[in-house]
Amino acid sequence: MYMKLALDMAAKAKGQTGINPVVGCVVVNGGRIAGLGAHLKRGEGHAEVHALAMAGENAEGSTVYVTLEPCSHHGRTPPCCERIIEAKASRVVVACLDPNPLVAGRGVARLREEGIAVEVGLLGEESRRMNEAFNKFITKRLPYVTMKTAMTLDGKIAARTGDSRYVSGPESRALVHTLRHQNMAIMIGVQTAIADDPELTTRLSVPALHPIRIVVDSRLRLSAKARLVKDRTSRVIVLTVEGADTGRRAELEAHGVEVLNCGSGDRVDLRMAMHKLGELEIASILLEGGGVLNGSMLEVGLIDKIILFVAPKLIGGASSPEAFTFGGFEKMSEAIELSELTFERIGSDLCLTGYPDYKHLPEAD
Ligand code: AOF
Ligand code: ZN
Repeated sequence: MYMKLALDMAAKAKGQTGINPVVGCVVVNGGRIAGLGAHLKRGEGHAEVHALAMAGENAEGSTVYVTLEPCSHHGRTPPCCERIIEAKASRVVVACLDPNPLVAGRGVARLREEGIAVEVGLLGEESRRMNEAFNKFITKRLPYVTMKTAMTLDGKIAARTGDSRYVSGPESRALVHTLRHQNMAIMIGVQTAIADDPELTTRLSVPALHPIRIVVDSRLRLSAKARLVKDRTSRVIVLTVEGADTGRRAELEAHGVEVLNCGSGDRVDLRMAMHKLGELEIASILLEGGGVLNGSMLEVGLIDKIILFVAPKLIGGASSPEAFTFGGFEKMSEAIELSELTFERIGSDLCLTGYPDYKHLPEAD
């Protein structure tokens, strides 16, 4: 019950902690909740610090429930372990260890050294899942990519004419804005930017955060008049190649767009792009296609998670844009399979979520 409460608080902060994990903490003493807190913003207090401050003197002899191993290192804030020791808590229940190489078990060891009873693993899977982006970024310095698309039952994302308004229903479309709030950046291909002229901002009925907008554009075809360029809500990053037109580059830069070179070939080197975005501390990306970019990202094993909104419609058309456009494999046994598939009904659509398994691809990361 207490760990669940800590997880619920952490879940609500998803999207607002930048490259930091979401963490919740509940301090319980004598059968009462004495303090609770969550990590809300990078650079500000960790969950334990807020919860212990609320508990005050009641932290002495308490049990601290925390969704992530208390940190043992000096980051932008001091170590939570020392704070827990100073507060004289007698027991700490941790959902999962912190994969940050600076912590990774040291937090638990430090608490035990001081005679504090520590248990690890309660609702650990729930906590890990909540921080899947953090878990990847902190160990690999690469963004966690969640691909989302809305498609018909026959796998199409638009009609033969290109008309795509709308594939999925209003409930699914609202959920997409929650996903935008929860990711640090959103990425599309230039073809989609030209066809749909989207703004790529977060539009929810409550105040929310807007993702950085990333456009993959090898030939710099993005217009400076595009709505996402004109709209200054958040940064715009264009990924291109070294040989791209210098005049086009200068024009986009004059409009506040950051242009990044990703390779010397004809097309953006997507692996290099992920490394560069990681260096810019972009820990999570929502990939919103279209089909060509989705296919290219999938082919090289760069998609970590797939969320498909499947609308109960059939649109047909051999040339209608599809959710994933790529060369494809020769045998069904080579197919990329999704593991841990879950499904949910959203309005009249079906929402499928899974994790692509790239075991047949050569050295995917
Ligand atoms: C905790 N409780 O609530 C969080 C933790 O720069 P800092 O000081 O904010 O440290 C960031 C690191 O601390 C982060 O990478 C992760 O390892 C851990 N986050 N730890 O005990 C919290 N947010
Ligand atoms: Zn901490």
